Parts: sequence; C-alpha cells; structure tokens
Amino acid sequence: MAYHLIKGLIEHLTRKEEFFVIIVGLDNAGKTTLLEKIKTLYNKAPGLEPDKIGPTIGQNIGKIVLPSSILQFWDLGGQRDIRNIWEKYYDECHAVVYVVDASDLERMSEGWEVFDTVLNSPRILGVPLLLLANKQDLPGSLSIENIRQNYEEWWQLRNSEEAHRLRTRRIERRMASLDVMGVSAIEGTGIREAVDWLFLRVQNARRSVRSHFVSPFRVDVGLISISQV
Ligand SMILES: Nc1nc2c(ncn2[C@@H]2O[C@H](COP(=O)(O)OP(=O)(O)OP(=O)(O)O)[C@@H](O)[C@H]2O)c(=O)[nH]1
Ligand SMILES: [Mg+2]
Repeated sequence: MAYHLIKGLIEHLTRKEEFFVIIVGLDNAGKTTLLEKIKTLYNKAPGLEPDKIGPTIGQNIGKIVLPSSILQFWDLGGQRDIRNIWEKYYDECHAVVYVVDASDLERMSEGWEVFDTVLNSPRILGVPLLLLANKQDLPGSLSIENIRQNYEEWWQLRNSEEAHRLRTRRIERRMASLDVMGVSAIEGTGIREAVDWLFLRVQNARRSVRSHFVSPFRVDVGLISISQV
C-alpha cells in the first residue's frame, strides 16, 4: 500500500508531458543527421556521427528531455517508395518538421511537390509546421528568404488560375504563418533555435487528445531507476 502511494507520488511529481514530432522531407535532405545532432546537443549519450549514417529505410527515433516536457522525434525515411509511411504518423504527431536541402537546386521542385502535399494534409492542418532550410554551411545554399520565395514561385508557376482561386483561406493563413529557419545539421547551427521553436509551439498548440503525461521514472521490480535517454 505504502509502496503504491510513494510510487504514485513520485510519478505525480516527476511527470512530464510528452510530445511527438515527425521529421520529413526528401531523401538526402539531412533528416537523420539533424536527429543525431539534436541527440548530441541535448542528451548525455551523443548521437551518431554523420559518417555512420546511411539512408533511412523506415524510421529512427530520438528523445530529448526538456525541463518541463519530453520531445520524441520520429525521423521518417524520405525515399519516394517509402514516403507513404509518413501518413501513418499524422494522427499522433504534435508538430511536423519538413527538411529541405537548401543546396540542392535541382531537386527543389520535387521537394516543393512533396512539401505541398504535407502542407495540405487535412489531418495535420492544425499542427505546427516548421520548414528547415538545411545545409546552410554549404556555399550556394538558399537563404531562408530565398527558400520562401522559391516555394512561392514554384507554387505560382505550377498551379492554374483555378487552383489559385481554390487555395483556401486556411492554407493561405498557414503559408503566411509558416516559419522557415536555416540550420546546418552537420555543424549544429540553428538547431537549438529550432528545438526552442518546437517546444514553444507544441505547448501553445497543445491538443489535449494528443498529449499525455509520462514519467521519466521507471519502476522496475521494486527499484526506481531513471530511464536512459
Ligand atoms: N554539408 C552538409 N551536409 C549535410 C548536412 N546535413 C546532412 N548532410 C549530408 O547529407 C547527406 C544525407 O543526410 P541524411 O541525414 O542521411 O539524409 P536523410 O534526409 O535522413 O535521408 P533519407 O534517410 O534517405 O530520407 C549525408 O551525406 C549527410 O552527411 C548539413 O547540414 N551540411
Ligand atoms: Mg535518414
């Protein structure tokens, strides 16, 4: 009885709200490099070095513990044939990070095509969406202003007058409020700002049905051990 009371009290005092963030974008955009750098910056155990990272077939998971909450990242493979797995995560996620390789001008329109599908997905229309222009360390990478402009130009060219008319106010608003940040997943620049953004936005846009409390303590055969992050 006393054990259960103490256990319950510890859980109550130490519970943190957990949020799920999906990281999507074309293959080679740098999603896994980003996830591993986030782990290195926030966890005791460093993430993988870039030379140990290969293309993702499926997903990678990473978790960071912030003072009042836990962010759980799902880095999803970006190759064409496996992009359809992204949708399976839409109902569970609290934020979406779309990563663009800002140095790869040749694949920019393919990237916008896919981005547009994500942007318009009804199941995540109300979820905070952050566009990350990665590889800012490479000369010739598009700046955040140029990335925004590049997307708008692509959209204007690609869509007919009819589509322009049909572009709903909700999507207009989403575009207008879309945040774009520049990062280098290799060097780690901009990553803390991006994580701060995610933390603030998931708190503000908290959707009670999607968030739940978890305890960082795991009770194991009568012993209390802090779970490894
Ligand atoms: N210069 C530079 N290269 C980067 C950066 N981020 C990733 N890369 C490189 O880009 C390539 C692809 O990186 P990944 O992290 O595997 O890309 P991904 O988006 O996870 O690709 P998929 O798993 O196939 O979807 C690797 O060679 C990385 O080293 C960056 O910020 N700067
Ligand atoms: Mg990957």
